[in-house]
Amino acid sequence: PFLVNVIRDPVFLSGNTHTRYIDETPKLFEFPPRRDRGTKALRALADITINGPPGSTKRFKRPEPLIIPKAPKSAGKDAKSPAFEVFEREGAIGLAKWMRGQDKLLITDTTFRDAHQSLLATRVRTNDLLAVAKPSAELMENAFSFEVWGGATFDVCMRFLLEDPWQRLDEFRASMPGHLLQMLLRGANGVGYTNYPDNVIRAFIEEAAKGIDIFRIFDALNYIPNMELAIEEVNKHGKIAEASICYTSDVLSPKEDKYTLKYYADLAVELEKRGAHIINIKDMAGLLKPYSARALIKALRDVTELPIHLHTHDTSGNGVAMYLMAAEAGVDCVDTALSSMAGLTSQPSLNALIAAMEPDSRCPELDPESLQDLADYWEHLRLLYYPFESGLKASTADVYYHEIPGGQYSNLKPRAIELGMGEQWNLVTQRYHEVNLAFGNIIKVTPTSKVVADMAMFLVRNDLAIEDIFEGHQRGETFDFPQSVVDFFMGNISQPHGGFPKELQDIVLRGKKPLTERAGKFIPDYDWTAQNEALALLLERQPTRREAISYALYPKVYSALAQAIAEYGEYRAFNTTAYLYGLELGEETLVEMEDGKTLVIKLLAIGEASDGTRKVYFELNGQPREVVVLDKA
Ligand code: 3PY
Ligand code: ZN
Repeated sequence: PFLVNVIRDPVFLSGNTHTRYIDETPKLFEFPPRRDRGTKALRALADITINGPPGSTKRFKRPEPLIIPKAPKSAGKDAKSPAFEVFEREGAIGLAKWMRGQDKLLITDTTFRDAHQSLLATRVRTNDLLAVAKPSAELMENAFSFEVWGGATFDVCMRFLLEDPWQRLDEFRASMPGHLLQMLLRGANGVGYTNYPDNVIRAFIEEAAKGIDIFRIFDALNYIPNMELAIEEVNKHGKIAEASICYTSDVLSPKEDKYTLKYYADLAVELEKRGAHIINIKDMAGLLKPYSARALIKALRDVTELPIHLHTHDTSGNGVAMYLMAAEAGVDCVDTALSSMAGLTSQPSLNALIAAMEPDSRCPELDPESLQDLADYWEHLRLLYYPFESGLKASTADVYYHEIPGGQYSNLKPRAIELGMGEQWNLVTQRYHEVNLAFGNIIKVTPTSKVVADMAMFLVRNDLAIEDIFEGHQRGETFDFPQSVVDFFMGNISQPHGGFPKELQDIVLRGKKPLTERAGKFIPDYDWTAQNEALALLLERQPTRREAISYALYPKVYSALAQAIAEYGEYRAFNTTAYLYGLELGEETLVEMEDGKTLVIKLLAIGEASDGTRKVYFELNGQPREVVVLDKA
């Protein structure tokens, strides 16, 4: 039942009421029966113990030995970075001038976002990030920025961790008040996988700007019309617009005639005109080779006064070498991760870079011992999250061939295995390469990387090569292409440099007329009023602005999250061992509730499976309790 009481009544909440309204409206003080948080927690723990963590289809064995990671102690001081001070004093333009004017190589730490997105499928929980946020701010006081939000974290927070991503942002802001916090924004796709109405992107940026200082904005195909609105909105809120140029192919390859130095330089000039403060080279697949980096950085510095920020993934193992060459060529800032979360599909190791640059005058001013202390925490944390490792054990120069972005690789491989294509992994990567060429050699990053992967998996699943599509079409066959592929060729995602390959586009679209401008231009504004009504029914109260935005971006995921919380309570209250592995027989766990109360829960016994369910017996604060859960095995 939907009660309209003081916490839900729109008139009361508007604040435009006099005391008589309260006297005359008794329903304001009708409350639903108090929800039993204990029962919810027991049901969640029983479910995890029997079926595995949320979002997983199976249980995992606890790592042995089980090591609970300990963050270095915070000294309790208010760390403030030089970059943050400049930004406070002089704003975004002043910061950009300072970056370019000073001589040290600046460092963005990506451990809190891209590193675990790339190595652990984005699954690290807010509690585990926050435990080391303040110590990181202190021990890395001179860091330029910390990337803490955006990319896949928003989605994964809600979908799998059953957490509120906004709360994560607030807590980072509170723990790192003297540092620049950075996020990755997928241009017109926000933190999602599809173009959103303009007013949703604006609302999202306005809210995010309450915690984020630097917005790294990209479009998957470097299509500037898809980035303009975000750059403008970030400027409007006095924040730093870091506009990305996604990097692909190899600028120094003699065969390269599409993604040339001139192509990238022209983009930098255009982005500067649109209001960017920093130019980012986003090498999401780690394709930028050391000598190519030197040439590219020089070319960009020649055409723009803006600072250059370089992002890469270390899939090939050439990452540190590449950064050294870029540093020699004058790059202003690079992205790295702490050593235990670096390398492979993640960013290059900060610890290794510092060691390599020690004799150089540009060496970042960060203390190697402190970095090691932080890396130790992450090393242990990573062991705890082993179920989400991608399985990639060594660097692979094969990335120069298949060009799969780091963040995608760690997802795609397990997905291929899950779909029974594990043994055909090499074929999947080969098809990925061929699909890319057939699509006109496009830039591959979320969401275009998913389009290429969907098509590659479609081919492998149906035992087809790309030529079979053309040949089949000649014979009059039709194909049930993945929806993402249809969307791509419709122009619903973005417009590729050099246009779409016409023949394949016609085959996929079967006569439908594709867009030739930015898709957002044709998407009607989001109706906040109507949608908030729907959301209020779901939540049984008025949504906050942030909840409304989460729902606008991910209606289904957000609805499922709201339902999960209604049924199981706050998953954040569990420690990570309990959250990932459930309880062992006889084990006791403390569940800290948001209001400071603690539940003491002990697992006593697990009943036999009957009719697909099991009884699970607990003690809750000393009282025996039992719950019934579905056994999904
Ligand atoms: C993302 O969009 O999440 C990425 O990290 C792209 O590289
Ligand atoms: Zn990345």
